[in-house]
Amino acid sequence: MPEESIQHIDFDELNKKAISKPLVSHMYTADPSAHVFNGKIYIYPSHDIDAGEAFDDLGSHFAMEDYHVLSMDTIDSEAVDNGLALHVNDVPWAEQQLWAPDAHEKNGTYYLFFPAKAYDGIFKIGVATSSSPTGPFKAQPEAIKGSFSIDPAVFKDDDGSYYMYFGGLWGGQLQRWRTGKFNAEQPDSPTAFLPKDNEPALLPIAAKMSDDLLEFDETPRKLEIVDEEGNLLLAGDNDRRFFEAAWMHKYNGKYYFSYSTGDTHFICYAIGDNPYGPFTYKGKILEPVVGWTSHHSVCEVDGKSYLFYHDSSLSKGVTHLRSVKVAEITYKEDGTIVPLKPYL
Ligand code: FUB
Repeated sequence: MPEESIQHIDFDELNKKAISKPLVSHMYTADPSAHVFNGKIYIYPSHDIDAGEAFDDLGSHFAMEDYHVLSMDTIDSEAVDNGLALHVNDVPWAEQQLWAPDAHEKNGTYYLFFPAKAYDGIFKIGVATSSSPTGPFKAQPEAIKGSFSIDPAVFKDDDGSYYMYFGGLWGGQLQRWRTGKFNAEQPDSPTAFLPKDNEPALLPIAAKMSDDLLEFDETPRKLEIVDEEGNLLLAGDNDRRFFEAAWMHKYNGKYYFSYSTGDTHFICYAIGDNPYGPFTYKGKILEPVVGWTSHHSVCEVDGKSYLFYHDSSLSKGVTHLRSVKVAEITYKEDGTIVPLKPYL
């Protein structure tokens, strides 16, 4: 929901109409990446704070410093905050802005994947490991070689391969990587270096992970998102083109790539036949929530599918103070997802 329309909202009324409540209310959490490990639900969110930074379209006010992992015994139980899992001060290469993370498990080790701005002002993606799904996590000394931009999501395929999906426009800097190298030219504006409206939209990025999950096993590649005619979505197709918040899940043998459209505030998805696509745009999963950003994950728990998402209703519309929520999603027979309205 765009910022300018929030000031007219009666939040008491809105919260009565919300399809779900914040999973925790003692702190602000966002960008939830949910997984089931050993039968228990773990949620890896951003930990929102008000660091006093001025609002801008590069997201400087999203000045998060650490991560806490939430866990739930069942989908209906109380979410537990497991305390500090990783702080930016303990990440040698990172200076600031711990944005949307994800996690995965391999051979009893848990891997936290996270974006942060390095000391040169460029977003990179790092890894930290732990013997526990809730941490504390120990960061690798360097970011992943060849990583850039934001919002890593790591997907394990049925053959045991792991892939990272990432990328984000504006403050996420993806538009500065169009040539494969970081473009450090001025102006430092969120919309400089974007394609024109009638050109193909910027594409999300994927890379297969190395066996130890600490590096990429290949040069990151672009994922094509096309319309029903097989044409790449255009940069001016703001209601459908990729902006940030990549997620991958599988349903009935198909690969569902979902993402946020950013400035139009939808969570959308596109379906493909393999982890690299191409992916054909299929529709929306979530209508706009309160707050500028929308970010999600899809996780199967006990045979049902759930959308973990966030909104800014608890903070009465403060866009960088968000709360993680969960709601069930359903599929139609043709494999399309029934879109959710966050407020009835
Ligand atoms: O939480 C900071 C940023 O906001 C995330 O990285 C984006 O996906 C958006 O949710």
